[in-house]
Amino acid sequence: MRYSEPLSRILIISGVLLVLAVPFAAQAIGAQGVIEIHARMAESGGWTPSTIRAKVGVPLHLRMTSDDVMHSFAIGQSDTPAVDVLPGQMTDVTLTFDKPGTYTYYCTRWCGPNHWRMRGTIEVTGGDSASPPPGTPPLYVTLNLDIDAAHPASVTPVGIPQAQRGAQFADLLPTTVMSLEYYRSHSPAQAFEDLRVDPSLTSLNNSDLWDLIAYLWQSNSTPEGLAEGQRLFAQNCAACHGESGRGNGVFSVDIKSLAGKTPANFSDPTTMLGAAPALLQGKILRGGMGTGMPSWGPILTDQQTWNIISYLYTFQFNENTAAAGK
Ligand code: HEC
Ligand SMILES: [Cu+2]
Repeated sequence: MRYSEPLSRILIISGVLLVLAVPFAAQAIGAQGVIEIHARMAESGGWTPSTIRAKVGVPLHLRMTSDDVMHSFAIGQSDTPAVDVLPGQMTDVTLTFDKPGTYTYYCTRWCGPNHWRMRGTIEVTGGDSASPPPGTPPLYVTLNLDIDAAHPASVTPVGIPQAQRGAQFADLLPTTVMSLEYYRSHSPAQAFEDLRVDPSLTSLNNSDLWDLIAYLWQSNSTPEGLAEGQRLFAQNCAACHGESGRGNGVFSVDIKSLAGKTPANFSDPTTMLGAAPALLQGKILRGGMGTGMPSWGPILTDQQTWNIISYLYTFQFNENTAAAGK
């Protein structure tokens, strides 16, 4: 037994209640009603079973083990921590859902280039509402963006724009660009074009203006949001896109041979500064359709997606992040 005392934690986040218990504690539950789940690398079948049914408010007992390497079990669109699934060991997890819907569970350990295909669904029915209320469509849909079109920036800076330096010009910013809507629907290059012709900013040279745009982008994020974005990027994206965002993660070569496309390079100003947050949102939610870019819609919450997007821009605008790996 790995734990000397029973470990039990309760987390209630976005409708999922996750109780972790050590194997002997699970004996109290009894073998009855426990669903055994086997994890294998995607090439060998992924999760078995890959569809599970549950009822709102009724605890769902899962007993998990791996048939090959170490995997990890997590539920999408929730902040619940992942649970390791080890070969030769049983891990018990009890989930209670308080809302109906289709939940995606997935592996968070990078077991191979097809790792992200290790996904399954939990269909949760019952509860008060017959069907979950329809959500609002994501911004990229509302804006009717063609997320497959090339989006080169019409203009790029000479060096790395510096938000800290840009802060000194903050008072000059016209209020029209200071809303979350503006930020999410415009690329930094579009913001540059808009601000370059603004009469209140004629005193700034191009380099000053880029610093101001870096500041504007930073002011639409928070340190906590950026920290979460960084954590989620390291967990879900870096294996392909690279820690430094340069498209050179450990699986980038495999992805190229599997899907014919290399992961995007977020340190490239031409593509990144030509992309609005809403466009990046579309790519992330929907995925690359046939390229190796996974669809993250079922996995990430809305806020997590925006936080990752804020973090992606730091490969352009933050001296430390942008310089990493250069
Ligand atoms: C399995 C490899 C893989 C993983 C994991 C992955 N990506 Fe990608 N990503 C790609 C590939 C390949 C492309 C290029 C596809 C294309 O251009 O259609 C891409 C493209 C993108 C783009 C489009 C960039 C642009 O300028 O159009 C964004 C944004 C992106 N990825 C974000 C993410 C984020 C955020 C994550 C993690 C939550 C992630 N990716 C995880 C492989 C991956
Ligand atoms: Cu895995």
